[in-house]
Amino acid sequence: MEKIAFITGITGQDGSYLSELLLSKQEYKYIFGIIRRSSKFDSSSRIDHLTSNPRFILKYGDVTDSYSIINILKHISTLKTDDTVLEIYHLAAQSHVQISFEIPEYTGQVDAVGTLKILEAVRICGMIKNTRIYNATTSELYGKVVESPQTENTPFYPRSPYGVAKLYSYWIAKNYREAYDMFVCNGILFNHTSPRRGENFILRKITLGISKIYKGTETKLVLGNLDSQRDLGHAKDYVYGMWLMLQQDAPDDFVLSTGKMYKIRHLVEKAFKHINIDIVWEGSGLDEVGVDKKTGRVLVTIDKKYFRPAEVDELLGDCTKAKTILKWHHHYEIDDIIKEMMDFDCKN
Ligand code: NAP
Ligand code: G4F
Repeated sequence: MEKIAFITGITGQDGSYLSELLLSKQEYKYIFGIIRRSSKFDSSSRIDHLTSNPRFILKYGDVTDSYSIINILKHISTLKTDDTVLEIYHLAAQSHVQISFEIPEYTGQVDAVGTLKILEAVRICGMIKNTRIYNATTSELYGKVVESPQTENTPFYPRSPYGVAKLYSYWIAKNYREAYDMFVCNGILFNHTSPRRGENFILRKITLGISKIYKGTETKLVLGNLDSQRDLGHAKDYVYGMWLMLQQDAPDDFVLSTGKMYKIRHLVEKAFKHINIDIVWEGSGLDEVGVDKKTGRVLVTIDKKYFRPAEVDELLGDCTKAKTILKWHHHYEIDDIIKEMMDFDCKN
């Protein structure tokens, strides 16, 4: 069966791994993606190695600009037959939770209304038939969790402008599924990371910071809340789950998670072990420090600027539904992920 894919957020962590996955499958005639204009050319560094492939096509676009989406869909419609399946992976987002408190309106326009624009563009272009849409929602929907672990049936309680915007995105996708019989799946994905993770998300900040301490270019790591807990997987496992959702006979919503959660302080300890440093914690609150057990050198300090106005204390997923229906399971454990990221950051 011939397929065409269209990825929003193609320059991001998940977009890059998903592009590699789809290019490895010959049934995808083309993989389209939108990139945003940037004042520097390096904003596409995660996918630069793919751009020489003639099946990989990038266009300028923005999910806040309906015309750019409609134009791409119109272009795609000229390349497909009635039987070609179009898979849209809607990954574009202002994806940083803390930053969403600083740019709440913009976050709403991209993460909430952006999803509506994708769904409406498909509808008004008359492309509902044979189009399947993956919508990137998040475990941040659970926010101040009302039960643990969280499943597809756990009530939502978002704790940030990002979480609230994704709540709209989740419901508008479900509404279009019910109202217009669209094939739309919400992926409720727990944190996933990799060496391609943005540098201001926690585990990448930790591995990059430690690699700089190792190389002697930085002296310490400055962090926020060490006691929140996250269920962390590898992005490669998670993009495979996105793909599986669109290969089912009927659209549905799925949690993807590892079922294990770790405190941020334990991630710090695990990552430092890769450069043979044992961290011990001294003091409390904003005065807490992480000290090299052997030398007594202070390597981790706390700054209140990294604390959020409202925190999500813990997230732990139960992905039994994805295991049963999609036959999805994660391959990477936390120690594999930290090793890959530490090796990558220490080398580069
Ligand atoms: P990411 O690395 O931050 O990538 C975000 C992508 O969205 C980038 O390609 C970015 O483009 C693009 N983008 C942002 N605003 C846009 C706009 N207005 N128009 C078009 N593109 C725009 O995020 P990720 O980790 O790959 O996550 C992918 C999706 O999954 C996001 O929707 C995120 O919210 C969601 N999610 C992520 C996780 C996770 O742990 N990684 C978990 C649950 C859900 P630029 O490169 O130009 O900035
Ligand atoms: O790495 P984070 O910024 O990720 P967060 O907030 O969990 O969000 C990520 O996962 C979501 C899925 O659950 C995605 F939807 C979302 O797009 C994003 O990918 O922070 C993780 C935890 C937080 O509790 C934060 O308070 O780490 C804590 N933290 C402590 N110090 C820090 C820092 N987070 C960051 N970014 N930087 C710090 O210095």
